[in-house]
Amino acid sequence: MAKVLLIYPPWYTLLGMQCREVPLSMAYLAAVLKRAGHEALIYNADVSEVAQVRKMDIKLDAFKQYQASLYDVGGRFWQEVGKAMNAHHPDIVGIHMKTASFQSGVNLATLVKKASPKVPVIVGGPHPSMVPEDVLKHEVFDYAVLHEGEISMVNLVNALAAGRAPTDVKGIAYRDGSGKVVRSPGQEAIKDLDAELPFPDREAVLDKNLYVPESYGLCFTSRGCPFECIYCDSPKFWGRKVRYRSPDNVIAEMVEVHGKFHTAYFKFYDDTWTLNQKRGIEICEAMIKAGLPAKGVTWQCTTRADCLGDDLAKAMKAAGCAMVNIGLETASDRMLKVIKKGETREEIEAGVKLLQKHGVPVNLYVMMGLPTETEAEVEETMKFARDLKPNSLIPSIATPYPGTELYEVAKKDGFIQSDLDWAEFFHQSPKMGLSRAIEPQRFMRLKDRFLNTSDDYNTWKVKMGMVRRGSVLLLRDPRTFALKLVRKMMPAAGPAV
Ligand code: B12
Ligand code: SF4
Repeated sequence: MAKVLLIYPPWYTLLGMQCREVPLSMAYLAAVLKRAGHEALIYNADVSEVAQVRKMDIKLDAFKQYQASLYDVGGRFWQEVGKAMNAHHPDIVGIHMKTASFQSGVNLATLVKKASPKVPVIVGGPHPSMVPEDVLKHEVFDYAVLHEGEISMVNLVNALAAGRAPTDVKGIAYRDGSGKVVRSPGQEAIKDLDAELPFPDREAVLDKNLYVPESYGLCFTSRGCPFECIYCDSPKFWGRKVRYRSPDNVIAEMVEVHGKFHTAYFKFYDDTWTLNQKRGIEICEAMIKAGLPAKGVTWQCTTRADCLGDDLAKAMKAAGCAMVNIGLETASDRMLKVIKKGETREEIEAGVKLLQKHGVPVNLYVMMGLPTETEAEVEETMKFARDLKPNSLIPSIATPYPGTELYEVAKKDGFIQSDLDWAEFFHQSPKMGLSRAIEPQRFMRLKDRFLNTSDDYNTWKVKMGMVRRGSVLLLRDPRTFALKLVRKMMPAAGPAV
């Protein structure tokens, strides 16, 4: 038996933000480790009392502050992590890592090794899965688990706990005796998600006082995406063959989470929740049958506009769907082809309007800085996105994550240099953007305008919505109005991006 401390690295906190969500990666790993007889605790270093600001401030000053906090290893964020290590004395540490949190992961592993040099440090998640050789150059990491982590992590921890060299464990990478990074044979994907996976162990999180009921509402009901958008690493990570959980299994998890944590808002983080529309309708019907909407449970999901139909949108509304996140990315049909989105702007417009017709609110993802994109195309995206009247805009600057086709484009383009800093790789970073058709200084100004336009639009939408709903409620029911106002002033669980 081993005591495993799973650490979700700080990232939003370094930007001065809060993300009060229980990460599914850690909760799934905790569940399978416990099932295998180990002890598992989740230390979420990205939920903190220190950070208070909710809006993502991407101005240059905030970026400099982020870098300063990241590299100030004696600073307050890192001291907190050091304290957690000393408090729990784990036998094994597991660290989650996205590209943006690479440096954060290195800092954490360094602290772990400083506190307990013999404790093996295992890293997993999107970044090490794509570039394990690069990650394992850092000797503070002992093993990388590649792609889907549950089976490999349990096998690796079993081996380490038994004092065995994990040479027979599939789906991992490590340094051999000569220091060379080797990959073991790939681990087969879990075939039957219902039968082989327990529900995520959300109770394994430490510092429960930092969470609110909706922090526990993240849910993943399918793995994989059949599309091939060039900026996205999901199909490379999970594969293009989609594996689904059954509607009954999904509802059982929702009922359990609602019962245990009083969670009344769920976020389905599947890549394309409505890929199989028949299944989408079945889940909605099962939610109604289980009485979830009647108990005030609402939810959001992410999908593509071309994976929606009238019956499905109607069912979603009836089942309490409160938001659908849709990727428009760009309003230019030429750019939609460049990014291999596999959709036209008309199709996206139709999907958004269909949801709006059924009264389902829509968040729209928009992107700029794509290869060959012109200023006129960026302007077109801003205008078209606003004209679609979504409930909010979620802007991104094109970022070439390793493993994506965009990364290969960026390599050819000279954007990826040997001195690159992975901490700069995120969607609001002033360092991102791959359009060479726009002169650099102009590009910086356009980028600011793109981000500000979305911010202004969102602020305006929120104010308008509050005024509209507030005046109706105030007239009808002043007491509920006052209660809602107080609740609104309390911080929400997580950011959009
Ligand atoms: C939900 C989500 C979010 C939520 C996270 C909420 C939360 N607290 O968990 C929000 C919206 C806040 C978010 C933010 C960001 N996200 Co995000 N997000 C996702 C999404 C849609 C699902 C993640 C998820 O929960 N999956 C389900 C779990 C079970 O899978 P998993 O996390 O991958 O974990 C499995 C394996 O990776 C592995 N594993 C993971 N960690 C570890 C650790 C160890 C030790 C081991 C052994 C194994 C292991 O085992 C797990 C079980 O199989 C993915 C896309 C996707 N389909 O996965 C993008 C994704 C992970 N996000 C991405 C990005 C870029 C970001 C941002 C940087 C965006 C930005 N602002 O620029 C930020 C970074 C935030 C941060 N703190 O680092 C990219 C990452 C690409 C990359 N190379 O880094 C992805 C892949 C999207 C994409 N398609 O490109 N995100
Ligand atoms: S952006 Fe969405 S649809 Fe495109 S490949 Fe990624 S997950 Fe699939």
